[in-house]
Amino acid sequence: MNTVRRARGVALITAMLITALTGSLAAGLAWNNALDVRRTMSLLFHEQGMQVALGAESWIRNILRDDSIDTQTDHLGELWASELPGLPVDNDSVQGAVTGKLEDLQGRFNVNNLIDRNGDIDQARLEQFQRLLVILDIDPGIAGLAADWIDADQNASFPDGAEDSIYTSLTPPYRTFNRSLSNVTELSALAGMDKASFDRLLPHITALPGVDTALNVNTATAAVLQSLDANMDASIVESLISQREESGFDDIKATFGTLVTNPAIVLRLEGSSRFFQLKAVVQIDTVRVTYYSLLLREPDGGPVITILRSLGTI
Ligand SMILES: [Ca+2]
Ligand SMILES: [Ca+2]
Repeated sequence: MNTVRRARGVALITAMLITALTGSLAAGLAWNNALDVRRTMSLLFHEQGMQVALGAESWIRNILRDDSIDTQTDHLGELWASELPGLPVDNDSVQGAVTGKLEDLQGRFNVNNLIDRNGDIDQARLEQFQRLLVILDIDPGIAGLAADWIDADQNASFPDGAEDSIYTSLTPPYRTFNRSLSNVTELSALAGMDKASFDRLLPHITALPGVDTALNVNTATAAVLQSLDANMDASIVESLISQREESGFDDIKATFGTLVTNPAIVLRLEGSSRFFQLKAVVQIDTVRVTYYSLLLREPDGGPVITILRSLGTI
């Protein structure tokens, strides 16, 4: 009798174990399946976001090309300079939105201009960069460090310079780039550059390809305008910004010839631009794509070419 009861007990426990095991296996399979579906959806949404961003870029390139046919100058009152309002992305399978903003990079200080056509440090631009740093409450010694970072040699400038001998002694060690920058964020690696200073500086600087690019005073930031000469102050800049508000400066050489004492700086002030940066943010379901592209516009209705694309950060 006892043997029969024991056998029944074992059978019951075995049945319960099998039920628990089957239940846990089924739950595991369902969980993995849900994760796989979510992962696939995220990849799909990301790819759709990329396609929308590329579409926005293509549209912006057309606007820029049309602008160069219609006008010879570029200023902040033009169509390209207005922020793209949030546009819905809506079809049967995809819901989301896209926003965008185009910035004229020639309204910023091009750090690659610190080095002239001969590969030497351009003194006028170096002093301008020092002034820009002071205006933004950043150590002006960063200008000399930036010039050494970009120039080809290993001779540290005096008094503010640093080459490999400084950077290789840091932990972790690294080396100077010693060539033109393709991405301005590289300057965050300079000795003594902290994040707060770099965040303040970033909206006013760029790293453009080619040598000796001009500054577009119609779109230049207030700090960059003030950096043009030691005698510029905030009230002069305010008056300049109100002068250009409607349609840019009427006569750049006349306006700045009296305000800027260094003729080498005046010579490279212009009212039009070739380099622009698009930032497009696409939200598809729970996936967000932040897309940057550097655009080069050839003059007089020529093509607008994408020369650099990046995701998440410039
Ligand atoms: Ca224009
Ligand atoms: Ca160097």
